[in-house]
Amino acid sequence: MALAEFLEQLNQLAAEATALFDAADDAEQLEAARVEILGAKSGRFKATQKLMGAVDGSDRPAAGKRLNEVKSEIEASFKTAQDRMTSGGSAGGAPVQFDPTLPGLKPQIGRLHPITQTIEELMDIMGRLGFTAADGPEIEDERHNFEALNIPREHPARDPLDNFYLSTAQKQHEVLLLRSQTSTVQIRVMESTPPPIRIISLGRVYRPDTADATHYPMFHQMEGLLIDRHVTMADLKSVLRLFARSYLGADVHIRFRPSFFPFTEPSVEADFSWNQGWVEFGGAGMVDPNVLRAVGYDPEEVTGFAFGLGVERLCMRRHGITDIREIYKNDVRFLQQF
Ligand code: FA5
Repeated sequence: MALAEFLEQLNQLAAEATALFDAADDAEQLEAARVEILGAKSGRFKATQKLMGAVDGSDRPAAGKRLNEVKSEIEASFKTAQDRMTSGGSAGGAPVQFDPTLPGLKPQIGRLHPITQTIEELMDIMGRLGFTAADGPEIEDERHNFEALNIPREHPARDPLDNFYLSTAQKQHEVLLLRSQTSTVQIRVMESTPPPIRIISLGRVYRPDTADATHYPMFHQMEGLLIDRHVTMADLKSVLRLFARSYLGADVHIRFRPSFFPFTEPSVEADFSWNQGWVEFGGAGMVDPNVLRAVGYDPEEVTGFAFGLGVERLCMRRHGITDIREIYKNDVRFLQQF
């Protein structure tokens, strides 16, 4: 048998099969058409396939290729006809009647993730306190994550076990890491802007912390930085108190505990008390003169404060979430509550 003749038969079969499937009015007719065309024993496709034995040996690869294509085409038109049955009519019965008196289907409307909602609210509160938003990259160099923040090369905070260093970057002799704190943005802003400064930066930070009820390896911080003449610790406490009252309520208390951060002097941990005991929300302090000098400011002229608060901890306290891991499980039953 000549190849052209075989291909002609195949094309004809494909066209007839499509017409037959399209003409089926219900599932029964469609099934009969399927058996007629694709039936394993005596289907027309099977019969045409057998003709391939009569095609010249050298033409058989081309014949086989087209045979497979036609089979896929026929199966696809069968699937289309089947879909038409299940969506437009009923599978095997009378077509479904549209009943305009039935109540409509309520669309599922998505909502913002609780952390996104928290971030928007925190930006709004700090905006009203006169702070504008600043941004920085999540992949940082050592200068912004450490050096300019007064964390020298031998400092334990730079330990590879406490940071996510990026190995590909190290191979190119440039040490990069996922930022471990939003304090990096302080440096970027001060490098490019003369004082006075009043910014917040809200974003993701990364630490190889083991996940537990209050720790997660990726979390968000809200960094605040205010630089001007004659700024004092009293201003820091006032801003944090105003912030806490706006976010949690007028009955919130705030306290400072002495602490240490290489980039602030003096440094404190800021705790809020609301509804129950004291909870640590972040670190804060007066910007260290070394940091001001590193960005070209004159510490005799300007002073300032900085703070870095854990956004998840704020969100958890506000909504009574007891385990930070719930926030990132992506269980809609949990997320729908916000
Ligand atoms: C810092 O990261 C400092 N950069 C804060 C700072 C900014 C101090 C400016 C002075 C001036 P600390 O490591 O304590 O500090 O983290 C701040 C807050 O982030 C913590 O109080 C906590 O609320 C939150 N936090 C820290 N680690 C985690 C974690 N693994 N999971 C969730 N939240 C965390």
